[in-house]
Amino acid sequence: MPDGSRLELGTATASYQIEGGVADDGRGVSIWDTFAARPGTVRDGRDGTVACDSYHRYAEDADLVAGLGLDWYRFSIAWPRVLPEGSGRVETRGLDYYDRVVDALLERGVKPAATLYHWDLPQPLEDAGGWLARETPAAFADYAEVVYARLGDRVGLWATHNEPWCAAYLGYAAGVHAPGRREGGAAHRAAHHLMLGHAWASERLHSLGGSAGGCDVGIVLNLAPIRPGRSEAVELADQIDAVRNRVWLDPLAQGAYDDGLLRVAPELADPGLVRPGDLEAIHDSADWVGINYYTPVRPDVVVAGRPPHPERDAYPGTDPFDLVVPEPRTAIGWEIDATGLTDVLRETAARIDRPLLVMENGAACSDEVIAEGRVADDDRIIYLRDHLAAVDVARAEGVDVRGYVVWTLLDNFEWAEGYTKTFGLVHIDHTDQRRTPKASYAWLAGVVRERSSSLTE
Ligand code: PNW
Repeated sequence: MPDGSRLELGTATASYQIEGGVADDGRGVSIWDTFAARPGTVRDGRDGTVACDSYHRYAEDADLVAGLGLDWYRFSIAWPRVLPEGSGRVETRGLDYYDRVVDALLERGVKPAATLYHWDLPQPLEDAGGWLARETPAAFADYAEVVYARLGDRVGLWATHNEPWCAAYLGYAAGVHAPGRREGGAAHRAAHHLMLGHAWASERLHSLGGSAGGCDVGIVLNLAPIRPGRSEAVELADQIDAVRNRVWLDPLAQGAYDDGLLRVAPELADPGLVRPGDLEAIHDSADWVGINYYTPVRPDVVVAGRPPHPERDAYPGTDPFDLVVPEPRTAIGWEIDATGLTDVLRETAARIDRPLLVMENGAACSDEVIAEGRVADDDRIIYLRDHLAAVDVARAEGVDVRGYVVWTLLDNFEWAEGYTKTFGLVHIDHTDQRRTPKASYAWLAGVVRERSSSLTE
């Protein structure tokens, strides 16, 4: 883990978004293969079959990371590459790939940070109940052990889950992510099992490596500041805060789900779901907390005539509300507000006493003009500059934030948006997979140089 003496910098990707090679070397099917194949789920009807072809071009990608001079590269491991059926038989060729990725990074002086679950659940586990089944967190801990046994000698920073809110609430309540179900109560159940999987995997990794062995295990959450537009929406904001933030942080920090959350999510009081020992296992199971921040959440009381926002479904148990999205916005329609990043860091530090790492922050931009191999993305530069400054503000206030990771290295498969929204520092021509660093890439490399030279002066 970064020691906090300076802010360490990195960039991130996720397996299904960049790898392609979905049929290579015995990889099993994931829920995103299945979901994306269903008509109407992905905006442009495309999927991750080829993506950025990083399964074959990882060395070139490692060169690009090294060219930025960054401390860290955060990548994720595809569970179905390692265990094609989700449990049982190990596919060593899948592990070999991540072995090559890790070595490519280390050879170039970049520290690898691995995420075990960035949403590609093996389909056979989904068929057996997915995150609604208690067998899934148990299988997750076994999978974590297999990966750690292979990479643990070289990877010191481990994230169990990426954004379990998306996996649970976009996957099971809003139905806009895999597995595409629309049952609010199921989302709360999935949330508990995701946390249990985190806890059991964390326990397993610690027992194998221990922090003495340089094994730091955390979880990456897309926490958000909740900003009610009017005083009538304050109570509503508290309900939303429960589903978005407290459902993850409270069991980690206190080993309990609070009363306000239980009113919104009565499922979490079901003794058949939350069994003796579960909350104790989750309590204190993260060495650090990762925060992915893009935009604040602005709920307002429903105003007659305003169309409901689809993301509303992702907050089951709350009163009906509208999500207001003021200008300015990025190309994906998310409000730009860098002060929200300082706020969420400050608020999270008040809720949990752990080092914080910003594990994703970035912007989808539409102004990417390509001329003579140049991609101008000035809006992205401004976005990143302002958010990096917002992290510096939090650090100056004494918040223990140790890292800042840009989402993302490459233009990639942006989930339900397909390839229509691009967050990359590097442009990809999806006809020939040519990689072209954008203006933001050169800008970030400059920031890294400046920050390290100001330390040696
Ligand atoms: C996160 N939403 O996804 C993920 O961790 C990344 O894989 C992704 O590319 C990035 O943010 C940008 O979207 C999200 O609809 C996807 O609220 C959708 C939502 C939130 C996060």
